[in-house]
Amino acid sequence: MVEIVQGDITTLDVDAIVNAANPSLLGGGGVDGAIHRAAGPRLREYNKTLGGCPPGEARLSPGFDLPARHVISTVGPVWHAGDQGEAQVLENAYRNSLELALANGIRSIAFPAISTGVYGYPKEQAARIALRVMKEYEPKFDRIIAVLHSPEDYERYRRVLAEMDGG
Ligand code: AR6
Repeated sequence: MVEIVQGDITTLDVDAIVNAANPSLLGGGGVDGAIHRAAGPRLREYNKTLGGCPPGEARLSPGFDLPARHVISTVGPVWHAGDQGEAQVLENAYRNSLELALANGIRSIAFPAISTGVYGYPKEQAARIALRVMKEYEPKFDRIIAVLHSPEDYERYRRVLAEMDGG
């Protein structure tokens, strides 16, 4: 089962937390800022060696000061009008994060709601894509967790997942 929890992704003791990063991988606001603060400055130093990340791709770093063992940084699409391939890029961000996790023996992974903050992706549409891909990969992991920061986002994910499960 895909788990849905409300809270701060930086507190989770899992093999990997996913960061909604920007293509520099060197930090920013939102969940990216929270993860860099909690991981400590070594994450930024490490990420300088990665040479960035295009939208839809994913990169692996150690978790440093986080309880999580790894950070998987991915870059979601900036929402324009939905006619510039945003949905495919968002799906790729989830899919490539999960594939990178599998390739590195990661068994438990937590995702924020990629692109739904600063990047402006409509939340309901993003939730459908996120949960569809997570459900597809769920048999390959011990835990896949969607972490929502606000109660409203948490309730939205619960409802969308229930609808997808036919409830
Ligand atoms: N734990 C879980 N979710 C969180 C946390 C947290 N600690 N903090 C915020 N969120 P955003 P984006 C939620 O803006 O839209 C950065 O500057 C937040 O409520 O962090 O992909 C990057 O460097 C929202 O639902 O990411 C990029 O430039 C979700 O995380 C840009 O923002 C994503 O919001 C990426 O924008």
